[in-house]
Amino acid sequence: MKSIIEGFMEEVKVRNGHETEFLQAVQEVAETVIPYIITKDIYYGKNVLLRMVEPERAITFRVPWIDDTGEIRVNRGYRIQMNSAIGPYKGGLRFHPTVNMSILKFLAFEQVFKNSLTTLPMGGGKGGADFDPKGKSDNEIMRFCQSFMAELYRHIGPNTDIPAGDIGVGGREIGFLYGAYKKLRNEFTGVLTGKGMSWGGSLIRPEATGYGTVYFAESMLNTRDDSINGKTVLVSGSGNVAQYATEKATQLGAKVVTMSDSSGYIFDADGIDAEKLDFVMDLKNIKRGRIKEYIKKYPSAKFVEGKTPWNEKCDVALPCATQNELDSEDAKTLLAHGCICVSEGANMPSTHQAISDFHKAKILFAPGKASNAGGVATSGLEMSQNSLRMNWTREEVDNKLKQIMSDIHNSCIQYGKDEDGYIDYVRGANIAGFVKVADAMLAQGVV
Ligand code: NDP
Ligand code: 2IT
Repeated sequence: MKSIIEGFMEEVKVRNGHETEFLQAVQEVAETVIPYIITKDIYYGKNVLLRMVEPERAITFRVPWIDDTGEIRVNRGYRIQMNSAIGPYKGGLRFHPTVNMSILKFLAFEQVFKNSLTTLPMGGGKGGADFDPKGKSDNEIMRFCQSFMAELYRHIGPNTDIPAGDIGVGGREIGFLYGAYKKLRNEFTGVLTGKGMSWGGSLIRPEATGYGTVYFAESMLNTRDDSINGKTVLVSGSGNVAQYATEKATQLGAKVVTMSDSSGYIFDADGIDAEKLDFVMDLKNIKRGRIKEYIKKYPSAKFVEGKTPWNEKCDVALPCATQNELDSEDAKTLLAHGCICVSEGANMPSTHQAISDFHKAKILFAPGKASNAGGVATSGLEMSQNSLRMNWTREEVDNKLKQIMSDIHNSCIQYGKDEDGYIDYVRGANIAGFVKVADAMLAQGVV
């Protein structure tokens, strides 16, 4: 078995040798899906996984724009259209200086499996640019978004590819991107999700990723007759996902004691309650400040510079910032401090070795492609509302989100339950995600 997986990875490395994040994501899938494939005649020998690791299309393009001083700047834009077997390409746009082909291919690959798990008809894609929104004026952001869309609009559409937000792309950027698309196409369609409420957005979409991550943690804890109520929780990040994970965990009776950004983390032993979270939301979303400003407002909290939150004691950890933010050393510290549950809000925040540490300790561990799927699932619900030309209530969307998260949890159990009863959510999510896409690919022939 080991040699079959190694042989497969060798072949993937020939074409993608320098793309470390992409190889990491593929390795995790290969280790769990190949042992399944070789037991199934319908998949065996069809090179389905090998076809899945090659994007259907990968576009890169020049994004020139003019900054506020009049200087001409150039960034690189991307859209990876990974797999459209079960629906149009769907996935976010990331604006961050670290964006490159490897990062976007890993995200697009994860997205294929995640979207399959949501039960909705969405293929997988991802895009973005190596543009740093930090310190840019609103006008600079607008000009960048307009230039980005001046090329992207040819490749997307409500039945072709429907982008949304990710790191560095929130409501403001989606607005500028949507305005540019509408002007270029002269069409008011559901081509992007995460739109504003007065122009086709869905209630609960901003909250959905964070809420879903906590709903998934709750489902995992329920399998051990436990719940998040009364638990101490570590959250990393302080952006969209982190904010709403904090909100929902607090609403369900947990105490969230940390949030972070790339400069460090804040620790508040009394918990980041609703009022404190309002302050964080205003600080991050409106004032676009840094998390360390929290301690000016709440001096009993501490700020730890240059560190992630994983040294603090907790019952539950919710990594909601970025890839590879939690390594094996962090995992061992969390375990030593009694952590019993990790639900990933970010994409691939735990390293391969950290996941293996969690599995060895038999704690509850959910990979992002299962636990953060609430965001794209609610994007799918936004698309449905756009097609119906209707708006559902907050309660309707939240109930559908809860149902989808529960269905994903059940799929993970279906394919991930070990003989001793332990649920390997990584294997469960990978196989469940694979089966639906593979079946569609086989039905559609070699295309
Ligand atoms: P935001 O841009 O709103 O927030 C990102 C947060 O993560 C910020 O606090 C940011 O800090 C921190 N961060 C980003 N890059 C790094 C880094 N290299 N090192 C340390 N901290 C970092 O993004 P989101 O909240 O939307 O996304 C967070 C994660 O969730 C990502 O992995 C994304 O792919 C994933 N995700 C997002 C979904 C969504 O609907 N938005 C859906 C599913 C997954 P700083 O400001 O200092 O950069
Ligand atoms: O990683 C993700 O699932 C997202 N950034 C959300 C994608 C979407 O299309 O809503």
